[in-house]
Amino acid sequence: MSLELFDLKGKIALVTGSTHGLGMSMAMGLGKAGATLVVNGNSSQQKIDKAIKEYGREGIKAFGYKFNVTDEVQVIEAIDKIQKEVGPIDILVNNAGIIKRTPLEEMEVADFRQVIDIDLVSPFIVSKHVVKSMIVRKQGKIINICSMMSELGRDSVGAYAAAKGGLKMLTKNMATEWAKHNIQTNGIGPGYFATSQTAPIRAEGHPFNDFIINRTPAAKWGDPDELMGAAIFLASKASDFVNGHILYVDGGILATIGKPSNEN
Ligand code: GCO
Repeated sequence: MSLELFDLKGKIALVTGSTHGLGMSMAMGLGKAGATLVVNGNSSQQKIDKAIKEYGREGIKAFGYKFNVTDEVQVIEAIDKIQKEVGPIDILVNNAGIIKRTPLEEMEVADFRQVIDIDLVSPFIVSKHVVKSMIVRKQGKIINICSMMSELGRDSVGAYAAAKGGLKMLTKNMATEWAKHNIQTNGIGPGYFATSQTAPIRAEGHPFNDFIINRTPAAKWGDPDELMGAAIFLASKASDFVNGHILYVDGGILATIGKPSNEN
């Protein structure tokens, strides 16, 4: 009985930005739990085709769609095509995102706008158009990928923090407006994970690398696969009465004030 709660067989999951990194790890988790995947990226068709092969090697049925999540016309066309060619979307994971590390007083407005557009406005655009058929079918799951920066500030990532803070509240408001349609909207807040996005600050000898290992009670960087469980939980029946919640998967960073670096 209990494991059926996490079974995603027969479900269709769209994960934006799922050709690599955390998006791919979470999508792999949903696929291994039985979901059919709709893989999205916007850089190149080759990258999408390569990802589809990787999912295929894991026995996961996956279909690739290249579209720009910040372009509403492309989003409407893609969702229409997906629902005709694959089927109605049961699970939406708004994962596509970027980061720009620049002190605020030096940041160009265009760069600030681009971070907000991809990390905050695109989850709104994609959700707005996916939720329409979820409302008709009286069921659906939406998962917004937040961050430590939904709660904490950090030098040089001001635009990202503004977007991820906003995404936390957008998640709560989506839950407020759509829960009555049996649609559960929640967020996942990854801590510091070993991905290409964190590679610049995780390099051997980089002060931030040691800082994170010291600042994280689990005393390590997260392994992207350690996000699979949270994604499966928030995409499945197991979370049918969970709404507007941000599940932080961070090795304990938000639970502690941290400790001096010379203290074991
Ligand atoms: C940074 C990192 C973070 C992480 C993650 C933490 O520069 O601080 O890239 O943004 O990627 O979002 O939750």
